[in-house]
Amino acid sequence: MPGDESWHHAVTGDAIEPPASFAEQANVTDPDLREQSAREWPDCWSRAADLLDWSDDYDAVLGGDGPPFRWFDGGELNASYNCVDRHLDERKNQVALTWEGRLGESRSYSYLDLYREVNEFAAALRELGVEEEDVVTLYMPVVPELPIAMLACARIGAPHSVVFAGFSADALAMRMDDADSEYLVTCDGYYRRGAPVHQKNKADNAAIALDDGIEATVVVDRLGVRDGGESSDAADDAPLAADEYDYDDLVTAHRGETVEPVPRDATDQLFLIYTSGTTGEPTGVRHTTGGYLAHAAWTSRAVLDIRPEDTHWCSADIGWITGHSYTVYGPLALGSTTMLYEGTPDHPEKDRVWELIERNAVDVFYTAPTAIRAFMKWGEQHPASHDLSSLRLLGTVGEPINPRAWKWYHEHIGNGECPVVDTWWQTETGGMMVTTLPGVDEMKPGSAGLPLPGIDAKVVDGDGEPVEPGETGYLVVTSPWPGMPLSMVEDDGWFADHAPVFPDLSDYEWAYFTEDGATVDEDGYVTLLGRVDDVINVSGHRFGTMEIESAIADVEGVAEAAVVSGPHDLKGQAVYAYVSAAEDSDEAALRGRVTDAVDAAIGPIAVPDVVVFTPELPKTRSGKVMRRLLEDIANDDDLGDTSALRNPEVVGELESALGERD
Ligand code: 6R9
Repeated sequence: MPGDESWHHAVTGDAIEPPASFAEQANVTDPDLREQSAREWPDCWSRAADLLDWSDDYDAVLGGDGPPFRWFDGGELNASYNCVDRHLDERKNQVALTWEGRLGESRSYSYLDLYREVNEFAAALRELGVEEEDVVTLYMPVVPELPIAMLACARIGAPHSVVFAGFSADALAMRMDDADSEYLVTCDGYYRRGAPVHQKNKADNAAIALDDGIEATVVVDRLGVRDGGESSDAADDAPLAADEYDYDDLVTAHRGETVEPVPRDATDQLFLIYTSGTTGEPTGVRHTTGGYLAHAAWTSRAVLDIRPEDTHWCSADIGWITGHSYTVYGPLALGSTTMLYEGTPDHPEKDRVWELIERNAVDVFYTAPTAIRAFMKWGEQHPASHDLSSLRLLGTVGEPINPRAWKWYHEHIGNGECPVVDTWWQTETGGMMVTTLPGVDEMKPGSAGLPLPGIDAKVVDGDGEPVEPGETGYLVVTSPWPGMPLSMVEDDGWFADHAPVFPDLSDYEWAYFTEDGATVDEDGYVTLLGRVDDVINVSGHRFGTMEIESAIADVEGVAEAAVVSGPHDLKGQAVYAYVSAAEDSDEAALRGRVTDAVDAAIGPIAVPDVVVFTPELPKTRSGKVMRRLLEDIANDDDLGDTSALRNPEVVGELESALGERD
């Protein structure tokens, strides 16, 4: 049972005060905001709605007694208007999007440029027959046409469904079928480490597999062939079929046209997105226009501390929820400059990220712990060779960050002067939920922090009772929040059907179980322990895989680690640790240090029975370690479909490493 003392909590570092120089200028400085918000809930959320322009004012912050939960009930707005048009008066010539391409190209769009592009493409979509509520699938790498298409869809009230460019044809077809989407915007191809990826071929294969046909496909010319570019083989680009359109031709045909933004109800759907495939079948999560946008905008302002004059870089691919909320919607709603990067962090050199931050004078950098651990592995000489003094705030998202990586990020990237926000949230929550307010709250390396003002999140035991400090349990959200998805708004039973509900939440009027295990300290700081389906039961004692991983990842010489359960004759389950070592590490010595570190942090019972060294951990294309696969390898189970992996080649290496052990 979670809540009993056999669940050990992750070790977090000492609390660090927000730097005075930052706190003085922060967007949010009120230390009482949480208490005040709790007293004034749900009306406290009007501060988020106030960041937006409404074509019709809402009647109530939270309509009805719910469910359904109608955030900003009666209000009407358009997301494209909020992210583009309304900024023209004050900053039409300010850069809205700055794009750094994979081949070293860069392109910038002022708010006026963005306005024109979005209008022209919206006019083109209309001409192709796209109507309000038609789902348009967008299947492209991080090129400017992607956010432009998202905003064009939003302008005409057509929900977009962005499918990560690296997904396969089958994955695209499954998503288009599921969403009943008959419109596709894709590209001819794109470059990955210098070689072209034939995106259009994948789209063609998906089209063949679809239950219903495609009405129209728009093709962005990324490889430069149709324009007579010489960078790739002209044969790569087959002529377009009758229902296929060249993106540039379409916008040229609609040059100078404008399209009135369609007023949308606050609870109308803005987009849908499929959750990462680390567990089970991907499922579409539908987000609202008013609640989602308000949540994304407010958290961008309060947590990322973004202001209009800032250049903000969220390194997540736009194909994931993080890119939707914190590359596109949040920063553009606030009128700032958002940076898009198409490439990889180590190409052409391992200092690429720092070079980009220096050249673009990035103010706020938001990335994932997995990236930070790679930066650590590559060495501090790379950031040290660049001027990173433009940075004011650093953020992380996606998985727990071990204290050693947190401190490295804080020191080597933030020069000890930038607050680091460790933001916990999910595709389902739309925006950030648990994290520190950077100008107000102390930071505790390794702990995400407190529920944001107006967010009712708690760690509960199996009976739904809040746990005592130091105990572990389940992270639940016990009141609605603006960024909640439509299935929860409508309370259509989807979440109850899809979540294996462990804690008994029947005493709450309404509650959402996040499927994350967590612990809470005496200050209320929440430390995430990983998905509860990633819990290992050794001799009847439970351990969060994340907490063991954190201990291992903190070892000098370890780049990254993943822990899963494997078979054990006596204990039932054994702890299997897969470790990728930093360059130049002595494996034998490292093995000892790994064992010692787990012993010291948690106890002998959690010490891995098997430590496998691997050059890389198997990862999904979104960068999440694929634990299920590691578990299958440990259990010698059928590995099933490994096509979602970014680096499938490591699977064979791991299997043979474990084979040798036997
Ligand atoms: C935004 C995003 C959600 C899952 C979530 C949790 C993990 C995200 C985290 C974190 C610890 C953080 N997660 N942020 N764990 N600390 N700061 O990543 O959405 O792809 O849906 O993943 O990611 O396990 O449940 P999504």
